[in-house]
Amino acid sequence: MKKNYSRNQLITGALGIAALSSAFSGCSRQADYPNIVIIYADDLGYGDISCYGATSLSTPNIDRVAENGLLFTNAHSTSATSTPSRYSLLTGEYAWRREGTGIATGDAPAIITPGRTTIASVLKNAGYVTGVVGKWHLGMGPEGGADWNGEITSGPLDIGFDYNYVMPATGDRVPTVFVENRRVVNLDPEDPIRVSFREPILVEPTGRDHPELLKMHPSHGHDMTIVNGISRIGYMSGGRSAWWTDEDIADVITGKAVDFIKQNKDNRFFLYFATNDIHVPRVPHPRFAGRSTMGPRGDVILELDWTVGEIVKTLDELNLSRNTILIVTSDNGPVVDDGYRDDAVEKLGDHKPAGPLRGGKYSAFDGGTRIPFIIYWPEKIRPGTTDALFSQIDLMASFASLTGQELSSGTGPDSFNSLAALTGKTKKGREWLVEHSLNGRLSLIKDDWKYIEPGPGPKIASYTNIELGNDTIPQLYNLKADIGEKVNVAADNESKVKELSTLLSSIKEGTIKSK
Ligand code: NG6
Ligand code: CA
Repeated sequence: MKKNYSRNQLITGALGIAALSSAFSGCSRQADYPNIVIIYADDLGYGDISCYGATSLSTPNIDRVAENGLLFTNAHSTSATSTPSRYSLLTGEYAWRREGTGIATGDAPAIITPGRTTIASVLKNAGYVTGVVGKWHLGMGPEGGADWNGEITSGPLDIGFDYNYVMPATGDRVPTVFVENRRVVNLDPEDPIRVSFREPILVEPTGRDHPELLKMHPSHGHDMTIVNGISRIGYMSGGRSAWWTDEDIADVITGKAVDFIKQNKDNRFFLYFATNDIHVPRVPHPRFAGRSTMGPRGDVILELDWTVGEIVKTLDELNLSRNTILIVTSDNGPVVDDGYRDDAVEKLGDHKPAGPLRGGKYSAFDGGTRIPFIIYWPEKIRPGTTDALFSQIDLMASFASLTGQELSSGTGPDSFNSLAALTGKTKKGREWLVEHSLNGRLSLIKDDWKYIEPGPGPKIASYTNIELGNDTIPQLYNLKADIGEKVNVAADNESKVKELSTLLSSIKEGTIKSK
């Protein structure tokens, strides 16, 4: 098939080749670059898997990756919710620098502008085939939203991915369909999709009006259009043949991720595989239902573990494991009741989703953003544990460096080349990093200290029962002595508070680049 390349694509392609040949002039080292697979779990907490200390369940596949890889005890997503963490991961820019990067609705237009340099375009430039499978949650389509019934422009394909098979937003938001490249999968043109987050489309029953139709009930919100017996956020009609079945999501997207790897076994590839597990609604496949003692929340952790096992198995079978970087991590911290009555609270038992950390998803405390992070690359990374301070935002600059490229000025402005820490060559990580909570509160971690800026806001999120970390006074914690952020020592360390608040202001203003 003849491809039509735009002028820009041709220029980018030419630059990519120039970058490669200048990095490795005279020898064909291209083949040495590893494949890269990021498994980006959703809402998986620091204490949710056995290699991070969970004892109420066992995650043997993830544990095996950890045993043979490098486990980070001090790695962070940039934000305590999904959209901003994903934005930062892909663009190398803190989401709080940009308006409109909060939790996206299902009809949000593309949040990352077409043509923008991303981790995917950087790797594409280095000769990788790039794919994204699973949860997108970064908006799609131009201003006004995507054309779900036609060609979906302004999507992953426009920011560096060669292939996408994605859920547009989240499991609990409409539209409940998969998008493959530019089209909704299995859409019947006779039954067009309509989506609205503003006004009701009352073609399909809602959870609010028809609770008798529900197999899983909301505890909060989530009472709009019913799909597969579960009411969602947002309204949708039509597109019935395209609706997903929650029980099958893990199988479908794991299958697509495996296919992508198989199809590209002879290429160098980058796969960003963002799982639906363990986000709400937690609806495991029947083979995982009831397998944990913790109800659906535990069951979907086991399903996630299975997913990781399938990816590892595929890499092994294709003989690709040795030279593939596999990362397993999460977009934000854990939540128990996130809006559905799914027994998560009742069956939690002794399990501590955030381990020793305070707070969870949404929170300015470390439970919001300190996440599991395991990297496995048998050829280059020695197994072990590291307490290096690391941020997911650094993957962009680190992978640019890995592939012999320099980010142009203004690209990935908050991404720092942390390749040495990432590959375990040093245990010295970043000097500082910024965390971002639901209501915009920023925290700064530097050395052993964590400073949370003062400001208004509720202390506890009502229904999730999570401590948000808001306070009208400055907070300072010594994370080494007090990982659970129990004792605010700001009053006794005024000069430290001053130092960190000044540094945070400079970072906000952009006068200090990442270090
Ligand atoms: C909240 C939802 C929650 C979840 C979250 C986004 C309600 C009551 N709560 O508004 O269920 O969808 O948004 O989660 O609607 S995230 O992991 O994608 O950021
Ligand atoms: Ca999330």
